[in-house]
Amino acid sequence: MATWGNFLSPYIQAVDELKIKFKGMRSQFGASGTTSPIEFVTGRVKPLASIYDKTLEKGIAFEPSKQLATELQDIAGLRIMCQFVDDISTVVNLIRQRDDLKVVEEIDYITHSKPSGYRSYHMIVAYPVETIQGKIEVLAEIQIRTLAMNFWASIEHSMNYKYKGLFPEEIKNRLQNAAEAAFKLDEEMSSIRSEIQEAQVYFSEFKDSTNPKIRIQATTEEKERE
Ligand code: 0O2
Ligand code: 0O2
Repeated sequence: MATWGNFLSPYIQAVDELKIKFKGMRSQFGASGTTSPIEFVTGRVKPLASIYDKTLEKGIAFEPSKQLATELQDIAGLRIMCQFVDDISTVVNLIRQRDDLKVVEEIDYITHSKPSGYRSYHMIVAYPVETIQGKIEVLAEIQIRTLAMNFWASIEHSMNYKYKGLFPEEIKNRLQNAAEAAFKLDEEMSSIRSEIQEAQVYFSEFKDSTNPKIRIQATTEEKERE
């Protein structure tokens, strides 16, 4: 039987590679002078303790196996944070178009939020990893959400640890209300999106123009062009 180290190794590689690729998408937008729909990217391999909890929940054996690789679709997890709700569909379409992965499932928890109030767009993808033993295809879960959705989910997730999923009714209601408030904030920000983006472009140009090193470089480049 494979060891946990062997079993998890392609997942670690998948997370590392996908993180670089998604951060690359962000940089490409920056380089082309277009505002990136991606604000930031994080990734993690599910810790063994969480894998253990999930195997108990699902009633499967806690051992490195094909069954575990098929049933736990989020051993490799990526999270892509966006400024605006509309950016989420842009990112989803960019991922659908990629040749280096195959989308196997999509779950829209934005249109259909979970009873907890949770919102995010989930994509399960099959991603081929090149190893010294050959190609191994692993599943990865990509969660795409706004900064407000991420704020809510992080807070709720940590509270879940405290209450072990059994929130007192009052806390549950308040979290649901907070999720709705976060969504209203997203809608409000979307409605002034062009104003915000104009300000952000102005801000980054202002930062560059007041940085003496960048000013000298720009002037040198201008002189070289003349
Ligand atoms: P940059 O240029 O700042 O984006 P890592 O291994 O560090 O690449 P990891 O461990 O998966 O990534 O996640 P981590 O360290 O939590 O965060 C990954 C990237 O997201 C880091 O940037 C963080 O600065 C950025 N980040 C995390 N939280 C926030 C946040 O709330 N707002 C913003 N804007 N960024 C955040 P990098 O990769 O170091 O470089
Ligand atoms: P962690 O610590 O993030 O890994 P599954 O349980 O995966 O077999 P399920 O329940 O259909 O199947 O998965 P789901 O709900 O589509 O997605 C699971 C992941 O989404 C969770 O992973 C969370 O990251 C996130 N998520 C789903 N619902 C909630 C919620 O109500 N609150 C928060 N904060 N996050 C949520 P894990 O494994 O639960 O946790």
